[in-house]
Amino acid sequence: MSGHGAPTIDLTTLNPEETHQLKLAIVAASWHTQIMDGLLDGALRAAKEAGIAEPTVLRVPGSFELPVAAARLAPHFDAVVALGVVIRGGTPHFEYVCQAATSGLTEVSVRTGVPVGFGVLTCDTEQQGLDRAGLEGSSEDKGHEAVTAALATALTLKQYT
Ligand code: DLZ
Repeated sequence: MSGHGAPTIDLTTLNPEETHQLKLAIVAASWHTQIMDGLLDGALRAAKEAGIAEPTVLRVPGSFELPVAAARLAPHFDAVVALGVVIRGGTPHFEYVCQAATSGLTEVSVRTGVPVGFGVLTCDTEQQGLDRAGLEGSSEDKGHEAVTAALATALTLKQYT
């Protein structure tokens, strides 16, 4: 899977009247600091572009803890974004953490009806994470993308409440 084919969503043109009123929560893991800092910066930049000055940010230790944090916050927000970085090591741990984060976040989203933006990088190498972290020299900005997707989905779904 690559970033090729991603849609261009400009939050500033979506519906400025409604976008800035959305309540946004960001849950962020803490492993792999440099990459995580880039993801969080990108997420906060996207929120600011949408007119959301101060989203709630909740830090958890690892990506395994993201679903429970998202589950706690989702009922109180219009959109949640989960950020994490999991890098493959020499044991099957990688598969278990990725699977738990992915299925857990999906479950939260579907059960609550609150969109959960998926900003969890699952990488074979640290370089793959750096390339996607929205840092200087990165080719992709997955934190920004995850917030954009979650807010765009929240706006769309608001028509059906
Ligand atoms: C244990 C672990 C390992 C080996 N690797 C990562 C990682 O690359 N990224 C990440 O976000 N978390 C990792 N963790 C921690 C787990 O997500 C979790 O925090 C611990 O297993 C404690 O529940």
